Amino acid sequence: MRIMGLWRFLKSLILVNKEVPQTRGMLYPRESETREVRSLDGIWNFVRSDQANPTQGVRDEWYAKELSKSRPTIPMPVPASYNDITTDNLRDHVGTVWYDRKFFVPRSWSKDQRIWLRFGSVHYEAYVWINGQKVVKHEMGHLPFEAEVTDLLSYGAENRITVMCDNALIQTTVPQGRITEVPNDGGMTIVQSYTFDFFNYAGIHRSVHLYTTPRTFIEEVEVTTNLSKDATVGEVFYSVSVNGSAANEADNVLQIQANLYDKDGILVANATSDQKLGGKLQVNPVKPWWPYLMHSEPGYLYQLEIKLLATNDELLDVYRLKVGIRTLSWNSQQFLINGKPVYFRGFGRHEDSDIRGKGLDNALMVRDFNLLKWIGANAYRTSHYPYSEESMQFADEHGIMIIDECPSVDTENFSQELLGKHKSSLEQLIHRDRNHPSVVMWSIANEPRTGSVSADSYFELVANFTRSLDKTRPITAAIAVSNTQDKAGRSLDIISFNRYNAWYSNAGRLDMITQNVIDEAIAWNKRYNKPIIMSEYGADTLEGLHMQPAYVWSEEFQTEVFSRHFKAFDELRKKGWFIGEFVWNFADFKTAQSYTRVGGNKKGVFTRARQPKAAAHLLRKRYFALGRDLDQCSFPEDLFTYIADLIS
Ligand code: GCB
Repeated sequence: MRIMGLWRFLKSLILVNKEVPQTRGMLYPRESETREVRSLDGIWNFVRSDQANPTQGVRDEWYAKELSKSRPTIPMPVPASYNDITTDNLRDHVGTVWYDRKFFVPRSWSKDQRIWLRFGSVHYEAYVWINGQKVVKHEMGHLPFEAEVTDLLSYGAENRITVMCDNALIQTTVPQGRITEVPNDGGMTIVQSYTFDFFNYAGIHRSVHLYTTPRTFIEEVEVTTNLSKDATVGEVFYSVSVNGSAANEADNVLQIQANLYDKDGILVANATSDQKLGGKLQVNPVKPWWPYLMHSEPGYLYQLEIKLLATNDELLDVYRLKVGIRTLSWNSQQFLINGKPVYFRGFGRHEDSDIRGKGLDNALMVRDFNLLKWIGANAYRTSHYPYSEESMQFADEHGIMIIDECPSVDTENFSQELLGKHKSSLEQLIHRDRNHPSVVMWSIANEPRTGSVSADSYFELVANFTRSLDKTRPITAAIAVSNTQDKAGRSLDIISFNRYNAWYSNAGRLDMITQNVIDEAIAWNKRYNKPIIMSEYGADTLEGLHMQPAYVWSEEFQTEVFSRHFKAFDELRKKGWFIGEFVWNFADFKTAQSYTRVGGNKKGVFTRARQPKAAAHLLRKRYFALGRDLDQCSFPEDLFTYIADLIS
């Protein structure tokens, strides 16, 4: 028995590095003279399956006809989480739900082009049919997927799209969860549980598009950039993949014409390349991409126009994307952008709001960026999953640096199957986000149980895999185990740690924050000799609750907790290797029900309705003070409220 046990234990440590399928295509859908884009967003029809019979719809082929012919449907907005839309308990549904809608495809689309169906994201697993024919299956929330549907559509006619979405999280999904059957008052019921601290919202979370491409088209564009030492000359390296029959004809030498335009639409560089379908553009003088408050013109973007030409110069396809020219570098002490050391001042966040849950909402996104800029933040981490493509574009435009996190949160039980999915989530994420100048770091996990022996090789494999896909950005993970137990840090470039002094440990003890934070950061640095970030700290705070002296949950307490951390951060900044502070959280957000959560997690600096708590005003003063001290930014006029004329 003991030998069997040991064998099983050792087997769990031997993780094999298996190939992960490579994502293809998936350029963000954009119109051009060769492409059209149509949105399928709107009100869809919706059915929830019987929890005890989640595969019934597949067996009974609900996709073969309109959903309403199989079950009564209700209206459901897309994009949105479905959980908070109805007045019954759809919120806690576990398992599959179904969506369908009809849409028209114009006759003109039948001519010599290809049609693609693209989902910005569906959480967690999606199965898609067009006119009853299976099109695509995709596993993993928060990431896009697409499929060609050219031969499945009826042109000049009505079509039907059906989607089955499964929100079940188990030990081999990313993130992990558990499904159990437990007794209730009426018999047995299925319960989804998970240890991560945000609500498992589900549904068609981001936009659904149909778009056209020519028969032979630009399938991929990959861009990297460089700057001369004195930052006066910029280089843009581009590489293009082409898909389509013309690409395979031996006598057809395709060419890429690349044109780079500045913000005013003036052509600043161009090049034509053949065979390799890639090349280099030089910009002199260049305007580098800088983070917000690090430069008077942050987030400077050029437009890269990629034209695919046939031998006879015939224009086959055009795709345009925004490009920011910048360099990143790091060592054991610092993280630098364009050669200048960065001090991150930002947030952990969530895609979360009232009613729409995790559904894409442009009004919310713009409000959030306005608040980020108002408060003087220069960065956030996409805790704990990839955020919308639209928000990544917005971050590029506004100079907000992103630590881009994959959906691995609270990972435990490190199995071979999980490793494959975890790597796949990073592969899909990097494929999607590699061209964004705002993305400055990859986070390969949040609070994994890195104290366990198997975490060691697991995270080495995940980190090396991430590096093999992108060498231009450093890798981090937000770690919560103690520095003495951790086994993942050696595989990272930058160490991020989450800690809740005076909250989860020594609750209420404001006098036990500053020294603990200093000591812990020093210990992490000593252990790994790498730059250190405090990636989470904070305290739940009920808006409007005031108590003097400060008491847990009050606005005074959150303000004091922040202030005690600021003191520690300033001590640590003097050491040279402490490179950032991230408050948990930007805004209040919904969680699973628990007696520690009053309507959700209330550690937001802003309420869920995006209004500031008292601590937001303090944080704003700190972030701008850091901006002025480190990056010579100016103060907004309303930063300090007039109190008295102290000179006279
Ligand atoms: C953490 C987690 C985050 C939680 C937070 C909290 O360490 O990373 O997801 O929401 O603590 O407030 O408990």
